[in-house]
Amino acid sequence: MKTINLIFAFLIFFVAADAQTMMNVSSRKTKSLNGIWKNIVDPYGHWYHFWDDEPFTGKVLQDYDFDSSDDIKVPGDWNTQNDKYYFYEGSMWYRTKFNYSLTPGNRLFVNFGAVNYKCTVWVNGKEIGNHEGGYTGFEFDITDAIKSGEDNSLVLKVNNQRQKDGIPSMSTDWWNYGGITRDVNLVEVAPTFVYDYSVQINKNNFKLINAWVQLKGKDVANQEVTIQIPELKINKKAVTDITGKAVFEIKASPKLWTPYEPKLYDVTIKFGSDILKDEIGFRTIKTNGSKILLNGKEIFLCGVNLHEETVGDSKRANTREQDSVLLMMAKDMSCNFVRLAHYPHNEQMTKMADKIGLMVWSEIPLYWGINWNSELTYNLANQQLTEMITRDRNRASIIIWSIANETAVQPERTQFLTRLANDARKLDDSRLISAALQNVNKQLSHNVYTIEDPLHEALDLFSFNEYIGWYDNTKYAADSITWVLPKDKPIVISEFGAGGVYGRHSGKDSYFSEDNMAEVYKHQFVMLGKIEGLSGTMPWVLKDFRSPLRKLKGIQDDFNRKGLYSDKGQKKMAWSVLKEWNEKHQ
Ligand code: GCB
Repeated sequence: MKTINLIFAFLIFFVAADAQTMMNVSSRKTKSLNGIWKNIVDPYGHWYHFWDDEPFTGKVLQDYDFDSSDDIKVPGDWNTQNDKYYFYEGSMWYRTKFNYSLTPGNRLFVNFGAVNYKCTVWVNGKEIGNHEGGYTGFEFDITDAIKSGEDNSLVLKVNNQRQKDGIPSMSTDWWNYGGITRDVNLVEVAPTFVYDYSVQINKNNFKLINAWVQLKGKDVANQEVTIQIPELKINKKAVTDITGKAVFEIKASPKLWTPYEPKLYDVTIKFGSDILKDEIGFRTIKTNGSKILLNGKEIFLCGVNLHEETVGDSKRANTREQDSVLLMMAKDMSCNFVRLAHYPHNEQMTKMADKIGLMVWSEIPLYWGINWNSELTYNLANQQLTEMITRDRNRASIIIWSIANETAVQPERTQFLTRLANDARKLDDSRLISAALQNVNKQLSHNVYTIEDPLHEALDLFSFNEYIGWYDNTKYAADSITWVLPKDKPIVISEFGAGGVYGRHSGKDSYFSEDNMAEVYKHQFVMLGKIEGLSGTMPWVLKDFRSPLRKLKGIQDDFNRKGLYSDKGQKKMAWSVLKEWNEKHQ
């Protein structure tokens, strides 16, 4: 079985996108392909000609009269654009046309912020590659496939069917929004260009900035690259080595970033005609025993979980405005931290968190029911981890990379995730590595709980989900429950909560009432307040969100109702209970 997987992994290697895209696309020379595209639904996913067995591919589709087909908005999920596609899981063909005059010698890429879940891409009938994973970006070099200055066709076949060996796998408690869900851009670069960079404070020395710039292209060695941070009077040059990397050590004393004073500096990276602009904050994050230290000082994570879903019409969020509404709702509850559940959110979200001052937990969707025995699945996990970390390594707000949520304890899973935690550390040793462990309701004696999970040895935090007063035990029991937990790591409660329908006031012992939900929070806080080494809490969840698992009519109606806000953004009673707890803890 393993050998077959390896062969597949090898084959995929040749056609799949790189597990990384160029840094900071929005600061480059781009042409947006967002807008109205043509689309055709294809439930069987292989749209055969009726006269032979040839699959109807993108090659044929360039000539097909798409113009008479339906319209679809890009970016956007298909489920909320047309009632017909509300539950649709399958294939959809997309086509747009573009005209682009490329400067001779330059290269042109097509960059996708995210497409859920699998896709294949054709330009002018030529297959240029494919990608798997619905929440991270990818790009292809299309220089040789386009006709400069003429009409070009860009066709995608997108498929959002859940996959047994996929990430996520067959079951998720959130909507499987299909389609091209984030921005699409053409990006023009010089034959040699700035591909990637990192600018960060040294984790042991607040007076030193470490940076590097990576060039890509024809002529990367021995080139001069400049980093400027005008406010710190920094204008520093370095020369690239044979691999195209220039390394910088810069003496400076920047004001450090905190969620309360989210200081960002304008940073410019220059190489030839490339001038990339970023806004970067400087901070360190570490642990010491049971404490989390931000810039060397103890900090308590007053957090909340959130899905990337809009307020009001509940669709996949993907604009600055939509992201800022969500993050401001967290801020209004006096949060200093958000867990971006359960997948990497779009790039604007973490940039916004940098700006408005919220620390971030960013996660890949290793969630319920993963096939731990598949090497293919491992490679996919590693790819998604790489895509998440490389896109956001310059974001001060991100302090935690999370490799999984609620995975049942078993040897294959612990091996898989330990290996992945080590890979994450190799990619970035400046942040904390975590996972939300599952509470298996293990009681040592009456009302004395513990979590037995060997995975915690590979992680920097001991963080776990628990639903006492909702799925487990009663809210009243919470008052007398105690936890036996490790003392050498910060304890973080990555989820707790209860369902409540906005406006339903049927009493504090009535299921799904706002009153009951608020009471669950109150009793939770009695219990959590007694946990030694508690360093953070993040209730589930910011707002009610769509989930196909939530079928109770008149109560859930396809929504998980554990939001502190309703799907329309109204505050539930538990809102003030959480705010009070947050205010006490910072
Ligand atoms: C969990 C999951 C989260 C669910 C939540 C719930 O433990 O991590 O994705 O939505 O419980 O509401 O049951």
